[in-house]
Amino acid sequence: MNHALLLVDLQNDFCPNGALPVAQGDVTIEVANVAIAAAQKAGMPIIASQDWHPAHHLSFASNHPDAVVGECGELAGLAQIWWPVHCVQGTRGAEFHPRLHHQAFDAVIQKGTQPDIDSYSAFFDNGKRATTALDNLLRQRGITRLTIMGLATDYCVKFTVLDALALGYEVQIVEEGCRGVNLQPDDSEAALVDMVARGARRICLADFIATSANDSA
Ligand code: VGL
Ligand code: ZN
Repeated sequence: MNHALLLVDLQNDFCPNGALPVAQGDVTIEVANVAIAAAQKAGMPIIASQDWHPAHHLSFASNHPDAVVGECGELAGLAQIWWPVHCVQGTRGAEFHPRLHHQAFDAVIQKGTQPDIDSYSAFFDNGKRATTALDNLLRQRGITRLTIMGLATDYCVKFTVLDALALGYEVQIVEEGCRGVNLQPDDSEAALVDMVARGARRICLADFIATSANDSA
């Protein structure tokens, strides 16, 4: 099996009532559960990323004297959007959504653990200074194709997909399994257009179910 399912940041804080809520973020959970079932049936590895910040993470507006949530500043020499406190290690907000079938995960990749740099991608921090375990784990398992979905389309899904493409993976995105922050109303659509321009394919859940069934044949 050279194909894995990668679920990005399906955590309470990105769902309605969470600290950094994404509109309809919770709608992705049922989509992910159907994809998980199809992946299990096909014998496909299921990997999840988890935004996992220390309380003093410097992407949080509240950890700076003058930073305003949603505005842009600078962190680690990079442009940084200031976020509300979210996905703090060990809190309920950082847990996977309670309806998500997380027992099925073969591996969880935690990111954003270094306080002085943000990490949208599940592969690298935003400065590409440190890597997570993800690329090695996929290579060790001989995985060359990724189906990716999750939260948020315009941040962690986008950067994970772009890095996966740059690393040479074949990538498909399950569109209804993604929702975005949309600081600007069309950010998510623009992110999808970017991902496709770099070589990703937009698919729907039914396509994934069909292709995963072929993979196991
Ligand atoms: C995310 C903003 C800050 C995401 C994580 O998962 O898309 N966005 N931290
Ligand atoms: Zn974060």
